[in-house]
Amino acid sequence: MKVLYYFDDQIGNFIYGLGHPMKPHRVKMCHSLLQNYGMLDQLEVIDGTAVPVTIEEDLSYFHTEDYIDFLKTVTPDNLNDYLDLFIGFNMGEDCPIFEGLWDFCKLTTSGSIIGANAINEGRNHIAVNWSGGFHHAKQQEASGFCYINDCVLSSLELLKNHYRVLYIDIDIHHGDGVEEAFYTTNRVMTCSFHKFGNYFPDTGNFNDTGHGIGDGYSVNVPLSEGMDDDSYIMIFKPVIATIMETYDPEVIILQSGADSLSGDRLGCFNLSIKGHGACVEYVKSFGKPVLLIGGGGYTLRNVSRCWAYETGIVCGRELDFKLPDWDEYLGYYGPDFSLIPSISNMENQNSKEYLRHSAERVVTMLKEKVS
Ligand code: VJV
Ligand code: CA
Ligand code: ZN
Repeated sequence: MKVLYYFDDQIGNFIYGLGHPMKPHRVKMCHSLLQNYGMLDQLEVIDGTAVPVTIEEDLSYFHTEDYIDFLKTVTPDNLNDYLDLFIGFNMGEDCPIFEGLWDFCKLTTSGSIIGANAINEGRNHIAVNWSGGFHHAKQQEASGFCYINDCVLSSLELLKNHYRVLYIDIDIHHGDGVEEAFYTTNRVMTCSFHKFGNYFPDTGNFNDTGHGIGDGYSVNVPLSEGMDDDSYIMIFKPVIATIMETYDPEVIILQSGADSLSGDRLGCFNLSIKGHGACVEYVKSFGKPVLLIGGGGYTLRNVSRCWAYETGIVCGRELDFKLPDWDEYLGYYGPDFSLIPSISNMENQNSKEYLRHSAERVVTMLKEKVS
C-alpha cells in the first residue's frame, strides 16, 4: 500500500504579504526535492483536482457560516467594505487578506480531509499533506497565520470511522485551536509539545488537561528554548508511549511543524532534522494509520529538507545525505548542500531534571485520568 501524498502546484504561488514569515513556497521546494530524489514513484500523488465537491460543506463541520462566507467573499480590493468583520474575525498582520486566500484555504484543507478519508476507507495506511497543519484557527476566528483548521476538520473526518483519534503536535507553537475544539471530549486526544512562556499563543500549560469527560484527554508539554534532539526524544518517547498504552488510539494525526528546528526564523528550539524525524519514525512505529501534516517552519531551506526527509521516513526509505545536485532550488542549500544541516551551539534552557520531572508529571496524569 503506497503512502498518499497530496501536493498542488498552485499552493507555492500564494503570498501572505511582503515580509510575512509564512511562505507557502516551502511546500513546492519540498516537492522539488522529493521529485529529484526519485521519491514520487514510491508515493500515490494527488493534487487539487481531487478537492471534494463538498469542501464548503466540510468546512462548516467546524467553522461558522458567517466566517466561511467572509473568507469566501473578502478580497484585498473589497476589504474596506468589510472592516467590522475583518476585525471581528481577527484578520490583521498575522492573518492578512491576500490574493487568492479562499482558494488557498480550500486547497490546503482538502489535502488533510482527503488524507483522512483515504485512511477511513482503508485505501492508504499513511497520508501526507505538507500544505496543512493550521492548528491555531478557531471556529469563527483566524489566528497565527491560520484561517481554516484542517487539523480539526481531518480529526472530524476520522471520527466517522474511528472511535479514538490521537492528535500529536510537534510544531514549536501550542496547538491551541485543536485543543479547544476537542477540550470536552474523550474521542480526540490532543498532545502538544511547545515553547511556553512569553511566546505565542501563551496557552498550553501542564494543568490544561481537558474538561468534563474530556479531562485527561488534552496533554500539554510546555518547554523552554534550546530543546535539542536528546532532550526532545527524552520527553517525547515516554509521553507518547504512555498515551499509546492508556488511550490506545485507532488512528494518529501528526502535525509536524518544522519551526521546532534549529535556526528557525520564528522558533527557538535546537532540533536537527534527524531529531525531528525521529519523532515521525517513533509515531509510525506503533503501526497505526497516520495522517502526517505540515504546520510552521520559517527558514525555508530547513523546512523543505525536513519534510522531504520525513516523507522518506514514512515510506521506509532513508534519503541520501547528499542533496540531488540538479535541484531547481539547490542554491538555497549552501554551503553544506546536505539533507541534514548541523545545529547551532545555543544553550539548552531545559535541564535534564526539568525534562524527567515533566515526563513523570504527564505520565502520572495520563495513568490517573485515562483508561
Ligand atoms: O505573536 C504574535 C502576535 C503579535 C501581534 C501581531 N504581530 C505581527 C506579531 C505579534 C502578538 N503572533 C505570532 C504568530 C505565530 C504563528 C505561528 C503559526 C504556526 O507556526 O504555529 C502554525 C502555522 C507571530 N510571531 C511572529 C509573527 N507573528 C510575525 C508576523 C508578521 C511579521 C513578523 C513576525 C506578519 C507580517 C510581517 N512580519 C510583515
Ligand atoms: Ca506544538
Ligand atoms: Zn508554529
